[in-house]
Amino acid sequence: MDRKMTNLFSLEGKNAWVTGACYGIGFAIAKAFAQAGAKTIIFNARHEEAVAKAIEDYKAAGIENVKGYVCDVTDEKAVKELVERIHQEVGQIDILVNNAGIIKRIPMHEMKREEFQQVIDIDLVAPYIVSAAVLPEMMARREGKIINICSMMSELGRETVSAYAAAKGGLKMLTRNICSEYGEYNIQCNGLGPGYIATPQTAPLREPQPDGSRHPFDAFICAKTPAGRWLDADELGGTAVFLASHASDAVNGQIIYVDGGILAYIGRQPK
Ligand code: NAP
Ligand code: GCO
Repeated sequence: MDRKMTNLFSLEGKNAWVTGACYGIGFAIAKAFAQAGAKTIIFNARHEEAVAKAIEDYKAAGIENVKGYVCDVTDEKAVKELVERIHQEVGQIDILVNNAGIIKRIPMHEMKREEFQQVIDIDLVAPYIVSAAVLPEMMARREGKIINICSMMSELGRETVSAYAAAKGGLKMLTRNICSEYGEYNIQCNGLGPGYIATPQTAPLREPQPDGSRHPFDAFICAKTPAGRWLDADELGGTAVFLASHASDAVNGQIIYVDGGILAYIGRQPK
């Protein structure tokens, strides 16, 4: 279909579900979708009070057409019921962003199995659960966009994040497999791999030390980032809109890293 370049990046008329988008990266991506013209922003959280607060925050950001639901993305039955409810109350799900995620920073040999499993369940199994629930309707319409929020840890490891790296590495390959299995239905599944973003998830890595000095990890990451800074969640919006729009209809199975150059950089040499 011949589309004008200006329309290629438009999300006019599209319904977008961003999982776990009460705040942080998911909230920023949902805002970007709304600014690109999305008709309805859909999000979910585990608790009613979080949903209510987030709806207030979306409206304060000027986003009126927003629907929030209570749903734990690891609960397959609840996810399937929510998809049906969205279809009835909102309509088709044009764009799915598997954003909900957690991290546990524990040395692997000290990590309990249930701690490891919880990270895998939320960060890897849940994107499978939600995608599998959304795909049949996208297949019937022969159109859909799935965006999985990957990570630097889809490519790199570091101390204390074994479960998270295993999950995010698996999410990279799940992304490629959804591309492979559903591309024939005109469904594009890509990953967006943020670098180090200032959100509640990374707040412990930026907190000043008891003596008021800078957190060592804060200094470490700034030295590993060419721009010498943490990224802001809003800086992910443009890439997310690209992956959600017709501008990316021929892009499938790719992980686009929005990392400020971390993956390309050996790190700033000590002066
Ligand atoms: P965040 O601030 O901790 O937000 C995570 C969101 O996911 C919260 O709204 C949380 O809701 C929700 N969530 C967690 N488990 C859930 C579940 N079982 N069901 C439903 N919602 C659930 O994290 P973030 O920094 O925005 O990260 C968002 C995504 O980006 C994650 O997948 C993360 O791995 C990834 N990422 C983050 C960074 C970074 O530097 N921040 C970089 C790369 C990738 P609750 O309030 O209920 O916990
Ligand atoms: C960590 C951080 C990272 C970021 C992100 C990097 O402890 O190293 O939390 O994992 O969350 O995934 O891309």
